[in-house]
Amino acid sequence: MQRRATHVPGITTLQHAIWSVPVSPDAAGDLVHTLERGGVLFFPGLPFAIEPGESALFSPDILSSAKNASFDPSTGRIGGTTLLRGKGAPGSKNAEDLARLTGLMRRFSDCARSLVHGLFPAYAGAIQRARASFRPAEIAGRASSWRKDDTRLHVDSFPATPVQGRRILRLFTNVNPAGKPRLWRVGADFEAVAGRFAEALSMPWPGSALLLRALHVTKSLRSPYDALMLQLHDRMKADADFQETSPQTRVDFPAGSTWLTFTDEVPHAAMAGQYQLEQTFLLPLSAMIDESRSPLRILERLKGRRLA
Ligand SMILES: O=C(O)CCC(=O)C(=O)O
Ligand SMILES: [Fe+2]
Repeated sequence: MQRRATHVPGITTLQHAIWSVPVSPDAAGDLVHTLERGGVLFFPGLPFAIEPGESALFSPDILSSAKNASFDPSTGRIGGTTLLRGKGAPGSKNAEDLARLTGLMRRFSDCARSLVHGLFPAYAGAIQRARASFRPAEIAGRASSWRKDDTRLHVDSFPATPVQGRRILRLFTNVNPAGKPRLWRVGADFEAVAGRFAEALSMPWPGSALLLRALHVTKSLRSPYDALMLQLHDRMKADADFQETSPQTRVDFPAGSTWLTFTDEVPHAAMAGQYQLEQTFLLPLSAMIDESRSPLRILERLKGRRLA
């Protein structure tokens, strides 16, 4: 596999054109090192093939929620789409399109898994495949609350599904049929960002994790780590000075390209673009080559206590 650095700091470009190539042990060692240092691995020539018949799915009208349709690879279940309406009527247009969307998402999710397993053999056996999503809405100009506004730089943290310290690795493919790029801003250095906001992050009160789970706000216990990461996500988005003046680079991800990064660590914002597929993976800390670089360990050092 060829490898070369681009001019964009933090972005490593890889000329990898298929989803299922195992890499040599040397190259794999480099890749995992780059990833764990907060790099973005960018595959400009790794498209996801859309099949004839699937183009009907390429419309924001299929969304029942604001942002994306979701797919759970462990159950095969789809969510967030209007196609679920009337699915009980076999042979209906919705039932057919739902089957098409399920097929597309399953294919993509399997491709993503195969790439991640090939690139990171060190994580094999430990990395968990979580949900995938399809994002057919245009981002630029989309209305949302500041907290949900992904055009603001942030690190990812999930309010309803705590990770308890596990890493969030996400893979994205721009599937825009008209060739439009997805425009991101990528920020720098988690340690510096966390340091900037650390003092303002407060420990959750005892008992809050049990209460949130009892109220079904969370699906499992929200660890102090999850509570602090949610606050960090919000503080970053709410701080206009941070948004404007913190170190950041604009990156255009062309249609037909794929990229992946630890989104719990790498500040990012999606500014414009339409039609994207995304697959989330969760990685237990013990599978990292160097877990001292994880957001959990960095926050623990900054706060002087265990958080998960
Ligand atoms: O849709 C994108 O390109 C990324 C949005 C984002 O930041 C997120 O889903 O966490
Ligand atoms: Fe994000």
